[in-house]
Amino acid sequence: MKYAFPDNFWWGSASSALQTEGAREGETTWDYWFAREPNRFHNGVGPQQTSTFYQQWKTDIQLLKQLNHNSFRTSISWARLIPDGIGEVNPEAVDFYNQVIDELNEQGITPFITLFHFDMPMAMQEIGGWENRDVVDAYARYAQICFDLFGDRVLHWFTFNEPIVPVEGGYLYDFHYPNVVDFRRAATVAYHTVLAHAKAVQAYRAGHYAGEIGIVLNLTPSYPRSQNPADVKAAHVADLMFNRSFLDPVLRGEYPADLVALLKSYDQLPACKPDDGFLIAEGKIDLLGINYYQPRRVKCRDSAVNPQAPFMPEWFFDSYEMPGRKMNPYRGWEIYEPGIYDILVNLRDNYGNPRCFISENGMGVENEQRFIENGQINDQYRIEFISEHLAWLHKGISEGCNCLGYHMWTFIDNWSWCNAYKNRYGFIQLDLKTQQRTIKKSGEWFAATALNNSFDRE
Ligand code: BGP
Repeated sequence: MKYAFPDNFWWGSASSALQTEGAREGETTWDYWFAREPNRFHNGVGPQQTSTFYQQWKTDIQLLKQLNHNSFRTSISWARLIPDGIGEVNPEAVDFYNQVIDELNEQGITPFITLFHFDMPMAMQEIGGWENRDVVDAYARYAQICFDLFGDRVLHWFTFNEPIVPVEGGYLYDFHYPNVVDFRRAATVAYHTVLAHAKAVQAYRAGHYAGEIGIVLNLTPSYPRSQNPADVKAAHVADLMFNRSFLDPVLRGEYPADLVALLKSYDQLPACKPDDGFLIAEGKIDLLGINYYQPRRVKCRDSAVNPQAPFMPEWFFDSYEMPGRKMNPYRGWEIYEPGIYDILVNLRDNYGNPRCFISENGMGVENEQRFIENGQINDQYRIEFISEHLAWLHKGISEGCNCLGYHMWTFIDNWSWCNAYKNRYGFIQLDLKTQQRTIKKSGEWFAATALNNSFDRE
């Protein structure tokens, strides 16, 4: 069967500043944490070891072109642009991002730019990070500076990438700095992130810039083990906490009432100011980026909560290991392709069918060298992964979902938060020592699919 996509469908991939660019003047929480706890990072490889996009951007943009990308998302590094987060703008960073943006446009690749992709300037973390409202203001200033500098040539902006992840990693489950386990602080961080997002949207609207503004959320559809009311309720709470805590404010301009009521009953609500509600209402977006990697399967808890234990989302559900689920064993994530369709249908039916696109989807695999044939990684598994997801995406579009494109994570194998180079995701293989880049089979497959705006499959 032939799967054809709408005209002007966005074909591309995503990356981020910290994961690709290499060293910079302004320190981030990642540099700081790595210097103190290198053991937290796979093989002790830190964020300085990258595919050196800061030097090789021109070559890399040629490669993007070779892969027939018509669009590409990366982020601006707040710490590169404004090393202390709030003070002087670094003119070298301005030159760098100008060159990248101009070259992308010249090559016919539409730049999609994220403002915050997990890379908090250390100077901002030192004053409390997202727990401090001054950091919200510093971020709003940073966003305004970016719009003023680049807004004439960047027409697709994203305030945050996966804002729930720094909440989970930094304040609940200890996989990002500052390694806190405290729900109330996590809720404050999430809340202030939504305020920061809304301030950026407000500034963008006030400046009448030429393009559109959105956010990138990792949506994990929550599936209950069974239709038993207790399982269904468990899935509902997981959905409220991990999806709707950001999805509702950015699409509906307000939080779900039952999420607020739940947190209130456990005294976990962040401190609010009287005008916050108006601000949040102004944070409604033009375009939603959806990162989809895995579903979330849950069941009701079998045991009572220890009332002395720290309050956690898991007070309301347990994760459920569905028998026979298909796994990506390297990352430990379930692969469930229909999830992409379920997300789109939910957006269509419950959120007014917003303009959206798949901003990340991907498969990290360990030791891909074992698949080299004639000098090239033959990653047939990745081609299967993409085509199966695209088939479900296609079904969603044919049923009226407003999905405008598909970006893969990622372009060139890159540094991944704590996993460093353990799992490789790229269309292009990176030799970290020589910096040599070699297109994988999946890169060729994607280039053909993008060129034809379609692919064939049995
Ligand atoms: C997303 C992030 C990316 C990227 C990707 C792969 O959550 O937006 O930055 O890292 O996941 O995940 P990981 O690198 O953790 O394997």
